[in-house]
Amino acid sequence: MLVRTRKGWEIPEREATPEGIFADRRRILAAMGFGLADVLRGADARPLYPARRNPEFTLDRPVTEEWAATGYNNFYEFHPTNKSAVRDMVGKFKPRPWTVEVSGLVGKPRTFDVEELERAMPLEERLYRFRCVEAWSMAVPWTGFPLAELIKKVEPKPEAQYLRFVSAARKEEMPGIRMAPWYPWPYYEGLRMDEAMNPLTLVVTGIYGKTLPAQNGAPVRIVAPWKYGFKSPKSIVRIEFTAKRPATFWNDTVPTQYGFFSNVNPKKPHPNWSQAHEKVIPGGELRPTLLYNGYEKWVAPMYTGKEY
Ligand SMILES: Nc1nc2c(c(=O)[nH]1)N[C@H]1C(S)=C(S)[C@@H](COP(=O)(O)O)O[C@H]1N2
Ligand SMILES: [Mo]
Repeated sequence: MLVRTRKGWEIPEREATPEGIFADRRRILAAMGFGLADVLRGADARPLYPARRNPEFTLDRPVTEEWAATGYNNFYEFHPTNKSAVRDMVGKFKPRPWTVEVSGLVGKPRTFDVEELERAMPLEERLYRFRCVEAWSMAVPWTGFPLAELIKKVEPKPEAQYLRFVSAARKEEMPGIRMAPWYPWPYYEGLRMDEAMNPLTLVVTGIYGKTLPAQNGAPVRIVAPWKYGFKSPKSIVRIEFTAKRPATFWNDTVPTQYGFFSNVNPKKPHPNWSQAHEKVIPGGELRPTLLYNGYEKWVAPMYTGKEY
């Protein structure tokens, strides 16, 4: 999509400001990381994207080109079969304004406005490997904040053992729902409390240093990079804290596949294919699949002596 943004020099303000002073001010504000749009919004507005990159998360491969990560998507609500068509089906989707309701076994249930969250939370960029259960992978620069930070705000009760996430299901805006009405919409997923609190688990609002596009789950999604991609629900509208392990969309739809945990594991084949290797998108280079998608150091202690 070609959206032309007005450049600073096209804004009539320069007519009202002596040339030299304006050039200086623009240079100073640019050095501070402010754009003209931020200045016009108010003195305390800070630019949210791109966010500072957290250097702790390094990759063993190049970052996927943006056109590929935003042009090859699993988002069945927009197109249930064609990953390359998803980005062309999002025209009616209105991701803002948007709220996320947080409820269930918490002391302080709350409804969060996404734009307020973006401003209130410590946004950072992280480079994560991303592995779909279909044996393809990408490496994505996500922008977001630890889910743990959101969880702390609502004060979970001791009985809260799991989180259940629910995605939007808007028939009018999401043509895939009309194309595939047999699925149990809305999409729903879950994490165990320790998985949700793990420092790797992100609430994501951006990629490639920009606001998240619709096809990648605008305006807000979850990313748990040691699990297959379907454990990272997009366009979420609700988070519920529960005592019992919640049912999940794909486990209910195809119970013969992976269970609740669905951690990336090269030794645990899918019923129809091996998970030993993955095809890197784009190009299709084959790489060995890493246990926990390479995040063993962060997550293995959660599973010692237990199921993967
Ligand atoms: N609501 C919703 N979330 C979803 C999906 C979906 O179809 N609907 N697909 C999942 C799957 S299978 C994958 S691989 C990732 C894809 O994320 P991406 O398009 O940003 O790479 O989103 C996951 N989250
Ligand atoms: Mo996936």
